[in-house]
Amino acid sequence: MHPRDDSPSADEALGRAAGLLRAAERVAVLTGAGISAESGLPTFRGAGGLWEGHRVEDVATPMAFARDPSLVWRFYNMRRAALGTVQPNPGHHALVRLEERLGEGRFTLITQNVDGLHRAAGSRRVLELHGNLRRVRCTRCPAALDRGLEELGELPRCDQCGELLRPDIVWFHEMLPQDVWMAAGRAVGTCQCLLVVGTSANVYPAAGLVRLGRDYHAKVIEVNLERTPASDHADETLLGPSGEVLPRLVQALASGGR
Ligand code: BJW
Repeated sequence: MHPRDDSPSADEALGRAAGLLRAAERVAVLTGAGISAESGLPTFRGAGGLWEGHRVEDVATPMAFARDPSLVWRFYNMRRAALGTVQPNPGHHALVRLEERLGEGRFTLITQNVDGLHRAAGSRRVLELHGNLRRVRCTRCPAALDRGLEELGELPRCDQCGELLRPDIVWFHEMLPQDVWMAAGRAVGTCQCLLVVGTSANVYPAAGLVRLGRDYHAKVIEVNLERTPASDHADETLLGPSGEVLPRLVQALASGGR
């Protein structure tokens, strides 16, 4: 259990963070697995995290897929099935309210998550850096499509060319989709406030966005259960579950006017 920090200094930090958001013309948000933890999806590196049951090197690399595609598909089919049992939580919904408040052109949500919960909550401007569990693509031809939560079986094949399909996920040793990555860099490089939520800030190049924001003079607010490497670049670190901290932050922003 990670109790919420209810100290007066935590309230002051929340107020200061709301002030940073209020002063920003543009806001970018970078989220990680922690924001979906309160929806019931395990994080990657926490206790009970996916990597404890499955070594990521065994499942989330192109080499693993070449070696044993059935194992990799079993892992992703399990993750796809889990999506059918979860809903966005108050942290996701708070980010929807933040986007609504700022309006078009002033807000970009960059996520490392592949669970689609930001869009399910109603966020509109979402950049998915690491792909999406619902999508598949062919290992040979350009076919790529959203298969929702359909049961795919252990070795699903492409309707177009008959070759093996793979999850449309960015695995280790793979490049991020270039257009999405460029858009994320632009959003971070032009925002005045970067909100970093529920990421261990360990996996690159996504983690490098925090430093990029800092270098381009954005104020950085971090929301996490614990300090991370991003904390060194943060103007405010709000410790606590994002499903509680984010609604309070957005509420504080709203009650401060503008
Ligand atoms: C809460 C909370 C609550 C919990 N409220 N907070 C050595 C070998 C191989 C590669 C590398 C290497 N060294 C460096 C690399 C590069 C590699 C990398 O960065 N590795 C690091 C681990 C060192 N990166 C890559 O390979 C990337 N590509 C690349 O670099 O291309 C160039 C290249 C080309 C050719 C050759 C080599 C390089 C691609 C990275 C893709 C990452 N993909 C994954 C897996 C996807 C598969 C899947 O989902 O099945 O994406 S990795 C995994 O980590 C996933 C996540 O998106 C990503 C980030 O994790 P995240 O979101 O931060 O989660 P956690 O669990 O780490 O943290 C959760 C946080 O939440 C914690 O801080 C908690 O405290 C907090 N929390 N509950 C608030 N309620």
